[in-house]
Amino acid sequence: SVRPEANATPTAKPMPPCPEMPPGLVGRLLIEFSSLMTMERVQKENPNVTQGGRYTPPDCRPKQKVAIIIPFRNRDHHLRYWLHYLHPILRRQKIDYGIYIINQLSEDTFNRAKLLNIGYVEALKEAEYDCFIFSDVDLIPMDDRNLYHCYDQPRHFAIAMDKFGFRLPYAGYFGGVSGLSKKQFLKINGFPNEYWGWGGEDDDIYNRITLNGMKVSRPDVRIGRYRMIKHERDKHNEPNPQRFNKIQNTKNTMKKDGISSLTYRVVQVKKHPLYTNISVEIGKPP
Ligand code: UDH
Ligand code: NGS
Repeated sequence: SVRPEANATPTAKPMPPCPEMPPGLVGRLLIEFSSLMTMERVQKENPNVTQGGRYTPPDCRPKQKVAIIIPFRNRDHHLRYWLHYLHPILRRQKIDYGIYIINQLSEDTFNRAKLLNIGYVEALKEAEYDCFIFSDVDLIPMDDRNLYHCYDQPRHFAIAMDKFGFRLPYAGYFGGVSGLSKKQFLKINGFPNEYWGWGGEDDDIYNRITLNGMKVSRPDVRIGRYRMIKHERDKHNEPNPQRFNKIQNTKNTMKKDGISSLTYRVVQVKKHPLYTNISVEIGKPP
């Protein structure tokens, strides 16, 4: 016989909350960049990722919704490796996530932190994210116990990179891969928009965090290990000679320069099978 509620709106399956340390994690990983990587291969490896690079664990309820933001220009080769390694790791970690590539159009000077601010705003137009992880495209975690979600304090993930001998290069280093909750991000007025070219923007973000009474949280040094894909310096991302002065002034600049002053133009949003590509015009240095 037909139960009376058979035609009613299906109620959500009673699912357990996702575990703090998912049992399917494998720990230390072998990461290499010599095998041939095509997007077709990476797509075949990740059939459960949905259009635009979204994924939700099928068997548990995640506490957070995580947007992963990647500043980008002309690094397709790195992106294929990043997607190849990260999608399976994030799946094992039981993360509810979306991948956003923020692609700087035009040949003008690169601006990493401004692209990250744009990623924050654009990701929130797509879903109610409560955690934002900002990752360089060339950094791959070597241990899946380095969980890509947000913490009580702003998180620095990439603390032990191969190029630094698997140690923190200096106590205030906040580069490479970091993560802030929405609340933490807004508390520091987001990231600076005025660092054009290479260097210093991550130090400015570190200053914003400490000046606002927060402290950086980090994984164990044995777990926060990363491999960086080796590359030459990109064109139009020369070291910024103003960076040393600018990081002395964070206390004064952070109130006006940040998410509150962000301007840009979205030219295209394109959903690929494994990521969302947002191409933007961000202007150039004054
Ligand atoms: N990025 C791009 N395209 C660019 C510049 C930067 O996508 O043209 C992004 C990318 O996500 C990259 C991140 O910004 O991982 C950080 O930039 P970076 O990789 O240039 O910074 P990094 O400190 O390298 O890793 C600086 C140049 C090192 C030269 C070493 C020569 N042996
Ligand atoms: C510092 C830079 C940071 C940079 C870090 C690591 O000196 O932006 O080196 O650089 N700060 C300034 O220049 C003020 S790395 O060795 O990865 O090229 O992230």
